[in-house]
Amino acid sequence: GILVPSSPSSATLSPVILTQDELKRIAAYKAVEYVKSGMVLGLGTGSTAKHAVDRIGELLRQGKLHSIVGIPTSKKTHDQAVSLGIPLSDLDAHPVVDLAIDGADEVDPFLNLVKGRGGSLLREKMVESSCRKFVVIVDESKLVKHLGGSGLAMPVEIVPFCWKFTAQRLQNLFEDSGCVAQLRTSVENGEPFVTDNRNYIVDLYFKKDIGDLKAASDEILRLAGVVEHGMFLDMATTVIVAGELGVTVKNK
Ligand code: ABF
Repeated sequence: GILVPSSPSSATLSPVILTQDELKRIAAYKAVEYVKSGMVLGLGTGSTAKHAVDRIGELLRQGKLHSIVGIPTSKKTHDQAVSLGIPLSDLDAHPVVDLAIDGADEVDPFLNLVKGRGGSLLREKMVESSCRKFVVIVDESKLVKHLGGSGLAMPVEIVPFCWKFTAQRLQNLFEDSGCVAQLRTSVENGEPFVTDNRNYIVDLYFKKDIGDLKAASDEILRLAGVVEHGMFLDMATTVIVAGELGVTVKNK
């Protein structure tokens, strides 16, 4: 584990097992070191990004940051930022974002990502494909060899109109990879999960490697009814990984 003083007054170091949430916070605080006064900032969504937004709010309050403007990637982050007094704007007013900080569900060795298990992939992709620097923050559990190979969901945002038809077409696209397409439902009432943009999400589960990611991305986007998918290819400029042995910064 990471060595920390066992008590504030103690000079001896003892190993401490950090919780996953503490690792997320460590990665988030490290990313906020890239934030400078005057920047237009993309504010991510999820339990890791939440720590970064909290930290930005704290630095503003302490007067250590000023003149920043945040562009939230979800209604939830919007509300969090408002509660922290972070000045907000949007891509209409600020089409170029200096720096975006956000979490991810999977990170491969080339810094390609799966995002969207939290349901905010469309706004995240709009903001994060418009930024100069995109810093991704994760704990080490998110590192994978191949995207979609962990048996976890690869989310696709689709329009609600004839969603079964679109889900079936998505599943057919990846028949060879043993793909199963499942409409995401809300745990509270079993109704379809509705995104901030009033769309649905279909989660794709693969039994086998999906192969060429760029080809998969193009094929998904070519389907009418698809709005966006959760593969973020060649977008991250930096990935900060917090693990039990410390923090690693991977640059593109
Ligand atoms: C967002 O939050 C999403 O794109 C991703 O699905 C999720 C990661 O959440 P967490 O940080 O809570 O694991 O970034």
